[in-house]
Amino acid sequence: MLNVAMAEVISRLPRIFGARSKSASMSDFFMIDFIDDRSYSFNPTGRLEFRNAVARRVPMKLIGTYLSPYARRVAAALISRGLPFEHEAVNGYREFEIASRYNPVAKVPSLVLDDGEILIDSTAILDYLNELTPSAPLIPAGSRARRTTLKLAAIGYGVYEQAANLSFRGRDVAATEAGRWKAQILGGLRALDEAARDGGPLRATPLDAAAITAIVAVEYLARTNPDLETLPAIPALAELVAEYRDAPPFALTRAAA
Ligand SMILES: N[C@@H](CCC(=O)N[C@@H](CS)C(=O)NCC(=O)O)C(=O)O
Repeated sequence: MLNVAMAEVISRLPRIFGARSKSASMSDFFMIDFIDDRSYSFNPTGRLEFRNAVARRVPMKLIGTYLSPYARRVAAALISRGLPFEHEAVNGYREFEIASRYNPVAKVPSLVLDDGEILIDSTAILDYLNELTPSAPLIPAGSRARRTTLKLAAIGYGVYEQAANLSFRGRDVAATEAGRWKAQILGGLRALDEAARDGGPLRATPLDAAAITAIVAVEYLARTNPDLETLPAIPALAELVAEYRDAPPFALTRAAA
């Protein structure tokens, strides 16, 4: 329960810890865990004193089950760049009420930042994470490289969309519609496969946003549309996926079958 005294303590936290601007790094914001409600007091000079209280850093919180490729690619990016985060595995389709607490259109992922700001949409979130990791960018800074990464990431994103359509609605639509989705998936995978050949942009290390998106796309497709055997058509991409199968960004975010 937040009583009045506690609210006052919280209102003073910026002064206690020295609040910095929003662009400050993650370690600039802290949460105080109060062990009991007598754990703080103000001394005669107005300075706050803590007893039985622990200050800890609040990591970012990712909202969204890893069944969602959009949420999973964000989680994989966070892990790949060593950014600590908490995870709330909300299912955007089944948990409308919870998802809508973070995103007015009730989709996952959302990312709650350490100062309480909430980001939505995996593309926008990846863009923000890219700002946090200038020495290992998720989206390269150079204009041409940046365009390539964004294009390949958009292709991977398109594969997510049509894989989801095919798996959720493939049996309910006309065969021509389902056939179009399959062709879009295959077209996207072929383009990614070309980019995954030796020396191709998806081979850059550390993996960028496009490569992370592509690996998640292949695994998502295999899980949601197991009948669609695409791997023989995309040998370079299949090799990239196999190479990173046990790497933490993917091993730690793989949803149970
Ligand atoms: N553009 C969004 C798409 C997110 C999205 O479609 N998420 C799905 C889960 S895979 C969702 O929450 N859907 C709930 C709904 O559409 O009702 C992003 O990139 O984050």
